[in-house]
Amino acid sequence: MKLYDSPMAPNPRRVRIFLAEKDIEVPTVEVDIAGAENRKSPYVDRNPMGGVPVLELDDGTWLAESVAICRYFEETHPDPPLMGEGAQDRALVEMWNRRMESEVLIMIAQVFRNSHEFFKGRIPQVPEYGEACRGVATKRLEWLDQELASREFVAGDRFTIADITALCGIDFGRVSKIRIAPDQKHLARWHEAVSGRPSATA
Ligand SMILES: N[C@@H](CCC(=O)N[C@@H](CS)C(=O)NCC(=O)O)C(=O)O
Repeated sequence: MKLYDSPMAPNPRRVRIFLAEKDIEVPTVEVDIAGAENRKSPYVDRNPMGGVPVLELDDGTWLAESVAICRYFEETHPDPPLMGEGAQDRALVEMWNRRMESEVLIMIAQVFRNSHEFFKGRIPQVPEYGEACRGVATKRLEWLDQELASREFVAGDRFTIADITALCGIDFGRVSKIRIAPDQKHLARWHEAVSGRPSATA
């Protein structure tokens, strides 16, 4: 088994934190995103979407999509549970994880993808779209701050994959100057707590 990884990018970090929380060690292969290795053969022959991370299983299967990779490890190493327990809890964790992905991480990533030099010439950039995403991301952090006024973690009273997705998205906001605002005390309290977990450095 191998994890195709990249140290700077938010999606591979989601998987590394998930693995660290479960105390699972998987050998990694660093993919040179800056050199567009993930956009060329042989990488795209196995993962036509070109995204990193990918988990290569022992039978040669390539499993892409961070949440699918996490799902694989949740099934093979159920403790500690990071994707909920029982029908209702699993559905709630999925609801919050999807929200953290589509409303926070992807919005923040789209600011970077549409405005940063790094992606110039690699993808068709639409800076106005990036700025619209910045506006959405800013609003979503305000919303998340209010949600965290009444509970410890994103999906309830214990750490889950939804916290990992939110942490990786918010930390990636630094490169685009998207930050937790000084008055967002609940979000800051949560961020300090999840950043202090040993897994956050994975
Ligand atoms: N939906 C995919 C997204 C994967 C993705 O976009 N990864 C980024 C790194 S965070 C990437 O490969 N960026 C380089 C590129 O798009 O060329 C997932 O959840 O894993």
